[in-house]
Amino acid sequence: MKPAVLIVDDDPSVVRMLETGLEDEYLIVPVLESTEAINVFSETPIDVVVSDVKMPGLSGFDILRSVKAANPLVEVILLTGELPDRSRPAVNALHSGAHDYLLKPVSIRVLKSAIQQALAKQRQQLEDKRKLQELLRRANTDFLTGLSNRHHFQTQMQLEFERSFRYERSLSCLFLDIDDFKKINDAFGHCAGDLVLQRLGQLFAKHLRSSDLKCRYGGEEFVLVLPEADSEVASSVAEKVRRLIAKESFEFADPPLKITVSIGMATSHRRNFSSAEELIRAADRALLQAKREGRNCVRAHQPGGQPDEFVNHGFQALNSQPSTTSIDRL
Ligand code: GH3
Ligand code: MG
Ligand code: MG
Repeated sequence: MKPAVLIVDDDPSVVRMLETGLEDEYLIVPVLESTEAINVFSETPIDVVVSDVKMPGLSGFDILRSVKAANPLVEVILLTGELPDRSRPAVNALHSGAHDYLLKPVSIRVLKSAIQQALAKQRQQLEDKRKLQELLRRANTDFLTGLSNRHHFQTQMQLEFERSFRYERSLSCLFLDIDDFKKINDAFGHCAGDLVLQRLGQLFAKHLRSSDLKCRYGGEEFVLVLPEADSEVASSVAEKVRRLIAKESFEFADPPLKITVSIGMATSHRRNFSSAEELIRAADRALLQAKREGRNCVRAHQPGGQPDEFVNHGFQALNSQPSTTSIDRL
């Protein structure tokens, strides 16, 4: 597809001349009324703007400012009649962010070259932006699971906590740890362990809300943060997650391996926690309790007391499935 060039000039003969000279290579969008140019720009995809400087209504500089404010990647080339001091307006134009400043009468060859350079600059900027976004994504993501890494999570969590604290909204934190994960690595190798971690990442991405924070906190530990979830909602989400994971089968083992997780949860409500770290620590303590009480269960942090016994399914149900491998038999 041809790149789109918006031409703004109050002189119809100039617009016609430019249109004729450029239309073989570019899709030309001609505008004679400077005040109309901004509307046209916002409604039509434009790659480069070529604008006269002196026009009734808006000047080329006004158009330059509006275009850059709307999309800094679109390059603007300003055209003007010859002036006594050639250098000053050119310097002003370039300082204001114009790609180029050409004196009229402009040769089509020179203008084409300026447009080509503007498009090349734009492509390079787009590529740089894409690379930067990719770098940022990588810096924030756990490479194995695709979830937030701990560093990024801490920033996200801080914002969520501050928001919930200020508006006194509920915020729940689930701390999840795979049971006996070391045995999986030992029995089936590190790659099999990695597969398990990846599957959990996929499962969280699929079954939790996009507004929930999902983080690989460390080795085989995950933290899930549920904004607006009170302890009741969080309990049901934790239990849903625990069950979903228990249902997964891992085909690298024969018969397929079943795994379980332990989950500790804590809910920030009416400012009962004064920091995000405190909330996470409380969920972590509840997780310890879940481990102590036999694994494969959810325990809730109890303010000022022991974690509440919420669910305890133990290993019995798991062991009663003879067609699968359970970790505690490894
Ligand atoms: P528990 O039920 O008490 O949590 O026991 P566990 O075996 O799950 O816990 P432990 O802390 O003893 O072992 C965690 C294991 O997780 C040991 C470590 O090698 C493994 N691990 C940590 N990170 C990774 C990883 O990125 N990939 C794999 N495959 N294993 C990992
Ligand atoms: Mg573990
Ligand atoms: Mg652990």
